[in-house]
Amino acid sequence: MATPEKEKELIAALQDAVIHYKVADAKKIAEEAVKAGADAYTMTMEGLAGGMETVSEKFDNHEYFVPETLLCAKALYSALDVLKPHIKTAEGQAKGQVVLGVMQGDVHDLGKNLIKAIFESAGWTVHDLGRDVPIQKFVEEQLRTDSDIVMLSAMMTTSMVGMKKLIPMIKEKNPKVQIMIGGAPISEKTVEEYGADSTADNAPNALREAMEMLEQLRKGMPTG
Ligand code: B12
Repeated sequence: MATPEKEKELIAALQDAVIHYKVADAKKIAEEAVKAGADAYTMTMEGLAGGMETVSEKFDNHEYFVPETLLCAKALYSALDVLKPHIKTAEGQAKGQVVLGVMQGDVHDLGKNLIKAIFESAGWTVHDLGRDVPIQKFVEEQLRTDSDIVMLSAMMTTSMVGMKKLIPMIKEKNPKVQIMIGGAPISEKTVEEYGADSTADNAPNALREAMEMLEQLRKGMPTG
């Protein structure tokens, strides 16, 4: 077990490695964190996702452009690869199946991949369709896998609109399926407008929400 001081130090080092796109360092710090017995979940959410928050600000302020941001993503992934097998969340709770993917036209998959890591570590089966996914694929994958929940991610206002067409297509084939949508441009208003069932602003909240949905589904009760 790492001391709280050590965890704080490792979180700051991971954030720094992501923000300053130190790809090799990010991996090394993640390995050090695992060796020190630091909590991999905290390292991922506070260190990696926390660092990415600063990157987002830099991108939004035109301090960083696409090349720097891509390197930051590379640093995040190199550390996530090391931490992922050590993430432990919500053991013993309900575990379901989800179809997960990023909407057509959108290549932003960092958020989607964090969701995948958190859900898999909680014992869920994730059918990951990747990014830039044609809408028909979501419908087909839900039917093929009989998944409880479909999770749609969009980071751009131009890609989120595809959800409006897709959600009724999924519900028509299987009205019981729950649909969760998320990503920067998504709000509660979007959920209502598009006929989805819920949203969440980050991966841990998405898992909490999915567990509640699953519980309701298994009780045979309507959610939302
Ligand atoms: C990283 C990034 C990139 C990287 C993506 C790398 C990758 N592999 O993902 C690169 C450099 C490739 C990129 C490219 C582009 N980008 Co960009 N990018 C970003 C940036 C800076 C950060 C996004 C991010 O990764 N955040 C960190 C992750 C961890 O957070 P997250 O994605 O929000 O995910 C969390 C939650 O949202 C939630 N969540 C996410 N999905 C889901 C799904 C469900 C179901 C649920 C419940 C929750 C949930 O949980 C996640 C984890 O906690 C944002 C800025 C911003 N403010 O968001 C712009 C941003 C999204 N990009 C933008 C743009 C415009 C582009 C480009 C067009 C730029 C260009 N000139 O080429 C291209 C588009 C390419 C394309 N066709 O998709 C705009 C979109 C604007 C808009 N109105 O739509 C933004 C908002 C920047 C801006 N302010 O202009 N980008």
